[in-house]
Amino acid sequence: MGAQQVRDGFAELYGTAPEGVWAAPGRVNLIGEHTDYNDGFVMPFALPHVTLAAVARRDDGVLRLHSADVPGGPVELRVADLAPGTDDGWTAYPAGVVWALREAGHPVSGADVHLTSTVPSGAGLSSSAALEVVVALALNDLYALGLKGWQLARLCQRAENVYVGAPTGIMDQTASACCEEGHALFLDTRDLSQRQIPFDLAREGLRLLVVDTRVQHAHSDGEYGKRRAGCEKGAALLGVDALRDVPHDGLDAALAQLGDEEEIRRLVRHVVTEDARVERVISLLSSSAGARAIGPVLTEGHVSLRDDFRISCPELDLVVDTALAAGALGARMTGGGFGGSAIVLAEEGGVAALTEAVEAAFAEAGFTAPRVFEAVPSAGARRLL
Ligand code: GAF
Repeated sequence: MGAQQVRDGFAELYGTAPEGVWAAPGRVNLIGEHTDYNDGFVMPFALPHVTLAAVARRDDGVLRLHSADVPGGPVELRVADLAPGTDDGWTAYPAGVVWALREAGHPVSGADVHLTSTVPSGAGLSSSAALEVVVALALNDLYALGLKGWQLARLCQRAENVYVGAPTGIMDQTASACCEEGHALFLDTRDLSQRQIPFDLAREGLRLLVVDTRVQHAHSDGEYGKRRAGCEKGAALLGVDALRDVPHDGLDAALAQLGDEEEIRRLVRHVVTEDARVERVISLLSSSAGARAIGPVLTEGHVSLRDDFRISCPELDLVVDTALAAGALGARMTGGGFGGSAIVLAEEGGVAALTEAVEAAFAEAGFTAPRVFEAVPSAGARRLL
């Protein structure tokens, strides 16, 4: 659905034109997984898949939320009654953003919102962040709040952590708010400093495929939170603010210090080596080696997530193993894990054979057919109309 259709859908639904239409994308993360709540490094880029929102202000304290993708009419809420933990449906994400804005002192007095999305949900591609960021950006513009992308990302993260109750980091919201076309975003999650890294695979004859395993995942269930708590325990045992503060060349000493805390040792090893992998990818991309050389680093990241962080699943492992056997340069799961999507770096000429190999392997294993598409680094959140 395009911007004009969302605008028309709003008019039909609410009987008046919206004040504008905004878009916010989903993302894939190239490298830097489960590092964001450890103050570490991440490197996502935006997908062409977006959530669109047509929005108009209201001054009567009413918030009406509607999605063209969900059956039923608009959900009507009172902004003064918004409170964490009161909603466990999709509306918690946009309502949480309004709550977070108001809690931060921004005078949002109500809105009519009509949404639709092409970001696959539950696929590890940040459909929740796209939903939060598109609403935050629309309200930022309409209420002239003057907030920058990283500030909107922080508020959206607060909505997700406190209002929705999912203990996620800051990567997804920042990616959706701040990514730029043709670039990956190198983000230091400690201070939110950012660098746009040119990432034009087509110029090098390469492609990056996303393979959505169709295994649905959620961050509000326990496993994500357990990993996060384990990392925080590791930092406490090591006497550092966050695992980011354990240098790569101090990893052996840190692991020795953790003694027989085997589970914590594995989490720490993943996070410290993953931060180093982000730095390696950055330096390879800016060297003459180019993007072809990052393949093995991506695969190493997958092995670490599978064996140390333990958040892969048979479907994700099958994508990675099959793609590598069929000639991929590198492959790894992307996002929170326990399902969702994998990414595969491939030579342009190898894409068809790789796709067939993965599809055949899924069929043979009796898994649901995966959805495979090419990921092109696209624009971050923006106003369309
Ligand atoms: C999910 C979370 F939302 C992110 O904050 C991040 O932790 C990611 O999992 C893992 O890197 O997408």
